[in-house]
Amino acid sequence: MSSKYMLCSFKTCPWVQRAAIVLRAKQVPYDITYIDRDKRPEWFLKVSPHSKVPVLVVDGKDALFESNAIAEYLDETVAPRLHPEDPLARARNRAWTDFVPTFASAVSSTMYADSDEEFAEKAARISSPFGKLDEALARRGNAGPCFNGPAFSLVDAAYAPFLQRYTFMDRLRPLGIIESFPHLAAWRDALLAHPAVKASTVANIEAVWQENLILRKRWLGQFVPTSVLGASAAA
Ligand SMILES: N[C@@H](CCC(=O)N[C@@H](CS)C(=O)NCC(=O)O)C(=O)O
Repeated sequence: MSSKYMLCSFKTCPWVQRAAIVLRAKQVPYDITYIDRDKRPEWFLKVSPHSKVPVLVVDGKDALFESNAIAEYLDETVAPRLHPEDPLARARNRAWTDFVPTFASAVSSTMYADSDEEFAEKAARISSPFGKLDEALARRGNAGPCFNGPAFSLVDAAYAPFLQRYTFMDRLRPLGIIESFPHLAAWRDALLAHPAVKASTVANIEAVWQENLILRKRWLGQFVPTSVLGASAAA
């Protein structure tokens, strides 16, 4: 008998999106519950030791936290396996997945900069993690379009939300960074076009993400067209 899954999220969380991508790639139905960042419910605080999303509730009784643990649990329990079968390849995939927080932090700290100067300073730090990934992709020994070749894997699910956030930011305030990294750019294009990634968020995610910049009073929010206000309510 298949389990029932409920993902607990804030509206634009990339870490929740990572878990949602895994569920979509496995074609597993799930419910999503959005909680208020400023008024986190008691039941959530009891099961999320760091008060963070995602939380995955399995069959209404077991709660898991941390997106990597959730992704690995789903991969161990629900077919098809997304990690590569070969142990060496799997270890390399896990090693690159361990780099996601560094990669994500370079993108997110730029996104949430408070001034023009901070934005430029943080953006200048993106090239280092982008360059490392580009080199890994160049040396991976396959032609893509995913990290391991044609098959979509957990490592793809882990990076896709942050490559998408970079892309949203780049459209708002062109950064001109990814253009120097052709392997990463091609991987980004393939991931953002993948059905599991496209189905992992609300349909108007870019507008909701933009509105969030305004609501959170971020410097980048000044470049968002006012027409997006209300996007979150419509999502
Ligand atoms: N390492 C965690 C990171 C999760 C995370 O940072 N989630 C953010 C939302 S996108 C969060 O809940 N932050 C706590 C807060 O905003 O107070 C994971 O991979 O699940």
